[in-house]
Amino acid sequence: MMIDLRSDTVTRPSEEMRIAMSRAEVGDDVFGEDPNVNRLQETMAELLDKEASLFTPSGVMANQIAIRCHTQPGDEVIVERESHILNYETGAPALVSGVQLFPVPGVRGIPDVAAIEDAIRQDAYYLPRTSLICLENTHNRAGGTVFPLETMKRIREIASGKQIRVHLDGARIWNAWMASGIHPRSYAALADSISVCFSKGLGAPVGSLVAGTRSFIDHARKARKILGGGMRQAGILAAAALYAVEHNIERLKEDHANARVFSSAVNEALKGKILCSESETNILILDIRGSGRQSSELLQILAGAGVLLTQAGPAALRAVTHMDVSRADVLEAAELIGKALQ
Ligand code: TLP
Repeated sequence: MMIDLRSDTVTRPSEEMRIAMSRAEVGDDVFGEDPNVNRLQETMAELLDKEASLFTPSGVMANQIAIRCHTQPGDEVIVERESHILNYETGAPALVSGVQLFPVPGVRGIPDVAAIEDAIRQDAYYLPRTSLICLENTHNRAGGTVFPLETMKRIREIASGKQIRVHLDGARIWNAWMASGIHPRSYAALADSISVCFSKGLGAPVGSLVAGTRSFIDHARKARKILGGGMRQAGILAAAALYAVEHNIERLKEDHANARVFSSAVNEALKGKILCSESETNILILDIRGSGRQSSELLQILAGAGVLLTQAGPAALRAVTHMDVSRADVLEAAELIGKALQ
């Protein structure tokens, strides 16, 4: 049996979720007639305190729709250097929206506010127009860090003064909520749009969503169709997402506790060889420089020992806790890692 800590995306729908899916009443969502998709979109607009929202097949699509709707080709979008949009979305902003990304440095995924201010272009005919700033909460590559609300407020103020929009990649906003106690609507209030995922820690098989003003969502619906993301009887998936939101948010605290347990167990077992980060949420970064091995090699050794992790760079691995791994599993994983690298 493998202990799969590659991502919280690997979770499988529970029996109860499958029952909710199998009973879902459906309609054709391209005609706007799927009752569960409509219910999900209304529920989420209310939860995030936005005028409207739109169900999408993936988090990447939700982010890319937002970028497309907030920009014109030739514009520039400010992102933090380690952001998902810059690193893991296959260069989509250039392809889908014809924009270029301007990466700014950050600490633990939180962009330097002064660097954002410096990155905003002056108004000149030979310069690109800065039209959007994208932020990420929690931050994936930084190890599940929660975005401080105060920093977000400052960025929002700077952006508003220059007619620049703000998009929040809130794929794991649920984890941020459970770790900080700050409701997603407080983060959403500081952004023109927010994307959220149901298919990560919340355990739904498929599905994300983007929320914003009604006119933004009208525009987003068209962008989703352009990208081939108009789904038909998507209520089966929306029912899973609704189930996930109703039942699986509070339990994320268990994943966070398991991440802390895993981290100290790994650090205890592998003093110096591997240094596991402390996470506020469910993503851990393992610094493997002390092991004298490359991450690809180490991944293979660990897979052989029964633990699956992912690469987070040439000298770093990533472990993610989620609802399909228990406290006992993470302790066993730490022990197996310890033995494999003795
Ligand atoms: N992240 C995946 C991989 O792409 C790395 C993972 O396993 O963590 N925003 C953030 C912050 C994400 O972490 C992800 C997925 C997405 C967007 C994209 O979501 P999907 O995979 O649904 O397109």
